[in-house]
Amino acid sequence: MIDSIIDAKTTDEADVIILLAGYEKTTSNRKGAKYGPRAVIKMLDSKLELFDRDYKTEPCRKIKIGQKNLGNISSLPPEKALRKITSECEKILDKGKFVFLLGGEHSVSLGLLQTLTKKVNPKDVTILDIDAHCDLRDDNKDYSLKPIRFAHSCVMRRAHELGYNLVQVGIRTYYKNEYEYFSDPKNNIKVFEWGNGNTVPDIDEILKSIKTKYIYITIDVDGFDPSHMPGTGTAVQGGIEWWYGLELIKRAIDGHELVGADVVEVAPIQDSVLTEYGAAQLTYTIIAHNFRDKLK
Ligand SMILES: [Mn+2]
Repeated sequence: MIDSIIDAKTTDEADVIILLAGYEKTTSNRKGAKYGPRAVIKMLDSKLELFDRDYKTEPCRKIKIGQKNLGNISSLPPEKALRKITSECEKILDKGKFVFLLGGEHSVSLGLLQTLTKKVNPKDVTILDIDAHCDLRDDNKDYSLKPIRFAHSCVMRRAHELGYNLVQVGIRTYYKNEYEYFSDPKNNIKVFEWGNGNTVPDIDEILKSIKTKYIYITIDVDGFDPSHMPGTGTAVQGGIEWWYGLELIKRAIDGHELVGADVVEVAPIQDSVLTEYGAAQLTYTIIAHNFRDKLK
């Protein structure tokens, strides 16, 4: 039998369930995010090394990882798709398991974030959001003739309204209303921009801005530089360098309690598996670090 990182057969025997939410309805440039989760799972299943260089062991032998696929939910309106995600997340969380969500467009994160509010007060949680975009629109009326408030460009606004604290990293493009929203001191949002004065923020400075005990990590793969993660719908030049991103993520987990995580907006491209491979590596690294006590 071929070794696989994903080998828990049931939710009961798993420590982590990777939930595949290949939802795509509101993406605004290149399409394909609905194919992301399956492509990432394929990498986890048979392409990624099981061995972790940090822990000098094979984390998947000690951490049981399972998967659950929500299937084709892209025909549903956003509110209905979110309900599908929340109801599945609830079942997994009720069994005391960690949910790792794979998108799909970024709006799927809201499903897990909504569900987590039943387990932990969002005011005690900081979302560490790695993204090129703020996703702080109130709705998408500036680019869509049928405006909705659950588009992928609105997801962090909705999460912030739930009460979560927000630290955004890698930001390099935004709409006027988003700028006004995150600049308003009463909203208490910390934005670390890339390409602003040609310097990259110090990781310590980012970590210092996380004031809560708990964190949630959401990674829109377009937060990374497109040279590392080219297969995504709304790529923007000049993003986060690969090793910088990994160090930030690992140190954030080391210093806080992780309540949930997701990797979204993988839209595979022809003749390159770089994006899904990177997304699989991010997924495995986050899981290993979160369950590091099992690896000693
Ligand atoms: Mn983005």
